[in-house]
This record gives sequence, structure tokens and C-alpha cells, in this order.
Amino acid sequence: MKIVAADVVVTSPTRNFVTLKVTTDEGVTGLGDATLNGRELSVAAYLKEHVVPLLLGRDPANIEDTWQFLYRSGYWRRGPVTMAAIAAVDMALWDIKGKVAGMPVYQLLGGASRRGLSTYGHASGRDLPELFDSIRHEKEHGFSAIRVQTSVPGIKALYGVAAQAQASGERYDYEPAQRTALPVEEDWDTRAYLRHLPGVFEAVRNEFGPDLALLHDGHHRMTPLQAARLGKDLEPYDLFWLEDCTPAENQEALRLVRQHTTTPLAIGEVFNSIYDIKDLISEQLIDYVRCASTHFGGISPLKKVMDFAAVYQVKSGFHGPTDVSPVGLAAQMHVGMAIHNFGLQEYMEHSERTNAVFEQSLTFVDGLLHPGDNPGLGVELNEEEAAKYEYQPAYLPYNRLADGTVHDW
Ligand code: KDG
Ligand code: MG
Repeated sequence: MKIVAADVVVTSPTRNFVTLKVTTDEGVTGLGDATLNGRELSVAAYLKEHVVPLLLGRDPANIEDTWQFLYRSGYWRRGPVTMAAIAAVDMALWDIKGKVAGMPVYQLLGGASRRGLSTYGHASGRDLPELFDSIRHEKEHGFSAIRVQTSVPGIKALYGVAAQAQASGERYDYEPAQRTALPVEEDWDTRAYLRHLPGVFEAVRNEFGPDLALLHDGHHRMTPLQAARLGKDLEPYDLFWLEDCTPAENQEALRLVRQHTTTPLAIGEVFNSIYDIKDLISEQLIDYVRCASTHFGGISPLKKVMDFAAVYQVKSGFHGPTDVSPVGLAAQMHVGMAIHNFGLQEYMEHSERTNAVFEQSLTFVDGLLHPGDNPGLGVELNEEEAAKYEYQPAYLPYNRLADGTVHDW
């Protein structure tokens, strides 16, 4: 079998997605996700200009060889653009392999290690009543693990907090980050945040009891010492994990955080290769790997990093926001089904319009996500629907401190 075409589809059904569709001479097609939030067209161009010409004529069966060829022959290794492009090819080839075999990809990765994937939902509120409402809503939706993000007095706009309360009965705005034609400025004050957050978790624990798994995303904003203090202050509330407590590019920081707290740590959503995370795993400085199939080079490296992590009792907590497309989500669901050291899957649910563009076999029942048993990844692209939605320039926000200094967002 040979690859005869590889097309890059950019579509924006409520948000931008970059999808690679690989076609073989036998008419089998495979899909891959190459979406890089806020920098989408750079990956589309990388694929079109530098990867598609290399794929034509190759045997789609040789996934590992193609991965190594794209990684090594480019000379300029790693980086989010390169690795998202390689990820899309890797996923598309696994999709094709599954379709040819007549099996879902998780079967090719070793078969199911569980009935389905435990997931976490997202709650936020500008005050405690709003936050409690939001948590109740997520619980009713089937989640038994919930990420809690809250406003902080004195900070106007805060990561992960919806700007409006949900109207009763309506789905919650899970991913409230502003997306605008130019980046909007938000404000930040770490001391105010550190003072406020433990009280919120105390109130949530008192209201919802000890069973509910609670998570929190620090979104890279603290120094190691601040993160260590927050981890300690949150210990009485028994978090499932504290995510991205320090900027991810300084992995040394986690050594200090780890020395001071037993709050479990999760990191990796912005990592794109094993070299970003290997020391964190082998030194047991983290508990959960947050890497996403889309930004980590695809299914092949995600499976490998999790097998490596298994040696150190480190589990998965793959990044599943809505900027990972349904194809990327499916790819990591198949990995999550197969590995022994699965931990928890982030699940943000895509919009109805997105689900019309990406027809999926996934199921979500009683908090358990399953990729379905269709051959391959279980996602098909409805190209007519995709063509309806043109690319929209959409930047993430950024932060400034009170004195005007740019801070991590
Ligand atoms: O593109 C950025 C988002 O994916 C990120 O802000 C979401 O941190 C995030 C999360 O944990 O889902
Ligand atoms: Mg995060």
C-alpha cells in the first residue's frame, strides 16, 4: 500500500482545528490532529510545505520508520510546530493501520486494560455559590473528579473562570479562555491568589465531602517557593493533583516543590518530547504525565513515555482541552485504554458544531469515556461541514502584573 495524497484541512467550527488526512492507493484514509492553539497556521504550513511531499509514495504501514524519518531527517528536532506536524502523521498512520486490520487502535496497542477512561470535568465560579453550582452541575453530568478554578478578589479576569454564570439547565462554559483577533491583556497577582485559594478548597471540601476528587491548574504562574507553599497549604484538602504549578520549561523547579509537599503534581501539556519529561519521571518528581498526543508527536511517543513512566509508578493525565481536536482526543483515548498506568483523562467536550465536523464513535457514560470499537481511531471528517467554517485568527490572552510587567499566563 502507498500514500497517494495528504491534505491539510483547517476549519473553525467555534474554534480552529488543523487536520491531516492521509489517503492510500487502496482508498483507505487516516486522520491526524495538528492543532496548535493560537499558532495553527504555522503547523498547517509546516505540513503542507515540508511534510506532505515526503509522505507521497511511502508505505503507511511503517509507522515507526516514518516517525523516525520525519524526526531525524529534519535535523531541527522537537519544538511544538514540528512535533504537532509529526503527531498528525503518526495518528493518521495508526488510523489507517486500524482500518486495514479491522480493529480499533487500542487493540493494536495491546488491547483494553479497562472498561473505559475515568475523566475529570471543569468547574469554576466567580464566588463560592457560583462555584458550588458549577461543581454540582459537573457531578450531575457524571464526573467524579472535577478541576476547580476560582476568581480571586482583586484580579479581574482569571484563567479557567467563566465570565458568566451558566443559565440553569445549560451546559457550562468549560473553557472560558478568551480567544480574540489580538491577544487580550489580563491581570495577575500571585500573593492574592495564594491567600485566597486554600480557603476556597476548604469550603469546597466542607460542601462536597471527602470522596470527590479535586484538581487545580496553577497554569505556570508560581515560583518554586510559592508553588511549594501552595502545595503545603492545600494538603488538608487532599487534591488529586496540582497542575502546572511552575513554568514548565524549568523542570528543576519541581525538585524544590516536591521536597516540601505531598500534594500530587501533574505537568506536561506544553511538553513536546521525551527530553522534556524524562528526568521528572525517573526522579519521581511528578505523579501525572499531562502530555497530549497532538503536541507530543502522536500515539507512538505517548505510548513509549507511559511505558517508561510505569517503571516509576507515574500515571497518565493526558491533556484534553477543546483545542485538542476530536482526532487528538481519540488518539490519546486509545493509548489510555491500552496502558496499565492510566490515571485520569481530561475531558472538556467539544461543541455540537465541532462534533458535526468530526463524526465520532466515542461514548461517555457514567463518567467513563470510551473511544468506541470502530476500526482505526473512530473519527471521520465530514468535509462538507468542515468547509463551512473558515479559519479565525484567535490568540490566547496574556498577563500583566499591577506595575505592567508581563507575567506567565
Ligand atoms: O491552549 C491552551 C489550553 O489548552 C490550556 O490553557 C488548557 O491548561 C489547560 C488545561 O489544563 O486544560
Ligand atoms: Mg492545564
